[in-house]
Formats: sequence, C-alpha cells, structure tokens
Amino acid sequence: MRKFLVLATLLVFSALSVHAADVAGSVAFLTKRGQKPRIDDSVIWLDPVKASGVPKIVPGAYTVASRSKALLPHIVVVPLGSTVAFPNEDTITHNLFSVSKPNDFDLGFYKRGTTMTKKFDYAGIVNVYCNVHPDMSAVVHVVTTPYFTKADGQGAWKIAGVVPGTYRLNAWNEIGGSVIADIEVSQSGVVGQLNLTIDTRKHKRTQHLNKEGKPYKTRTGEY
Ligand SMILES: [Cu+2]
Repeated sequence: MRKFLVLATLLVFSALSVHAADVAGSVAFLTKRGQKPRIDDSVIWLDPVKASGVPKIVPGAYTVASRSKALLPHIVVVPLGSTVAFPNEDTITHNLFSVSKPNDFDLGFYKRGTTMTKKFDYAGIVNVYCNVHPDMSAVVHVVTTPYFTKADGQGAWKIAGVVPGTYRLNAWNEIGGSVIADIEVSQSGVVGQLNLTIDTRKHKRTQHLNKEGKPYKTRTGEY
C-alpha cells in the first residue's frame, strides 16, 4: 500500500512537471526618427486565460535605488503584494511619489542612507517620480501572474516552466504601450505569436507634473 502511494505521488508529480514548457520569444520595435526605446526595459508577462495548476503568485522584496539623481532600475516588474524598497544612495534628499491610483503614495523627503518602502496591493503601472528632480522616473509594473520577465538587450525573453493552458501574452514598453497575443501552451509545444512588435511611433514625450499636479519650477536638466 505504501509503495503504491509513493508511486502514485511520483506519477502525479511527474505529470505536473513534465508537461510544463518554456515559453520564449522576442520583442521588436517600430520606431520613428529620434526614438530609442530601452529594449531591455520591456516587460513580458503571461496572463492565464484557461489553465489549471498555475502556481500561486509569491510577493517578493524589490529595490529601486536613488543614485546620481536617477532611479535604478528604471523599470521593475513585481508580483501583486510585493514590497519595493527605495533607498536613497545620494548625498541630497529626494521626495519620491506616485499619483498612479490606486497605488499612489508620497514618501516625503528623506536623506542619504535611509530607505523608504512601499507595498503594492493593486495591479497596474505605477509611475514613480521625485518631487524635486523632474528627470528622475521609474515604473513599478505590478502583475497578477507568476509568469513574467523582462527582455534582454536584443529583445529576447524566456519564461520557464509554464503549465499547459491558454494565456494572453503581453509585451509592454514605456514608450509604446502593450501588445498582446493569445498563445496555447501544451505538452507538444507552444502555439501562437511569440515574436511581438511594439509600435512606438505615436508616442509623444511629455513632462510629467509634480505631486501637486503643477509644473516643476526647475526645468528638465536644471537642478
Ligand atoms: Cu530627487
């Protein structure tokens, strides 16, 4: 009986793991003159449409540092419920904030060597800015799936161990919005459009406002 149970357990485990597939593809850009999308800041994720056995999302701890008046990394993708630490590694004070509801926040002024944290309880794109320095910006991209990644410098990406099912593949870039494709993951492979092109030609550069919704007193590039 015991032997049988062990065998049955092994069979169930192998049934779950053997059929999971690696999903890989690429992201390319359709640009107009002067546009230089940051290819490796493209976010790729799979939203399950019809799939069983998708692992629960596990919130994590992430870091976006203020360093040399920049937020690094510029784009971070996190599962729902994750916490992002925002250490200030500069000698000057910063005031990070977001008006992206319902994930909006205001960390107030804080000095070198101190860290403020924020937990992200809602899905979506969270634009993070500094109320002092208009050039500082970051995006916290909150997803509700365990299957997410960023593209590499060539636009290639891979998400490992995806259980069979139907998924909506999303590719997003800050200056092009998102492109989607429905894909099918099965034990015999992945079917669907895995190489996506993001059209950035309609994107216009705009200067965001400060936390009060007013223009910055310092112009971009001035401090
Ligand atoms: Cu600042």
